[in-house]
Amino acid sequence: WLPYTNIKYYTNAFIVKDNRVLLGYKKRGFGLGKYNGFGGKVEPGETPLQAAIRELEEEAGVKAPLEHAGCLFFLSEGAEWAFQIEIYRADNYEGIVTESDEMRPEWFSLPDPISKDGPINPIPFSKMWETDEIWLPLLFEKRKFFGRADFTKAGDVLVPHRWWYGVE
Ligand code: 6OG
Repeated sequence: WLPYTNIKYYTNAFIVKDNRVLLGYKKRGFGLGKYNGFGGKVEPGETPLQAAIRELEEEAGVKAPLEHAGCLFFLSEGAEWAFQIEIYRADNYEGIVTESDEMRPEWFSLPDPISKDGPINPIPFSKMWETDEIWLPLLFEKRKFFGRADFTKAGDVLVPHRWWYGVE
């Protein structure tokens, strides 16, 4: 599975506002039934930032001044391609959050270190991609991160082997 011959570039964008984060419930295609940020493939001729802004608008109906937050790199056993996902965040947005054919947007509370009871609508990590729990906290803290995960095939389940770091 090494070396890979191709990289497919994707984007993923999160709006973090008033101690909440906007996630989308994926209604179709890759990642069906999971919650994630908004994003998709970088098209030919686009920069990742342009793609991230376009995908956020297509999937959630809003425009946001996205800032680069980090980068994820995934390799999969037996695959000739690797995935590179550029991750973005914004503190603000314009427009009205709107459900699309692909995503049903929903706000979730950020982890609250002060409250004993925990937040009212906590981030549904069990219904997200396995590695999100590692780097989403870094995104909230505005610490840049880079993560790599190598997926091996175990039956139909993909098992991540991962090492990550946050950059100050
Ligand atoms: P479409 O094919 O629907 O775009 N994506 C991942 N996101 C996270 N958080 N973890 C992963 O780990 C992911 N793999 C793919 C990138 C697919 C969307 O799914 C994201 C895109 O935003 C495996 O256009």
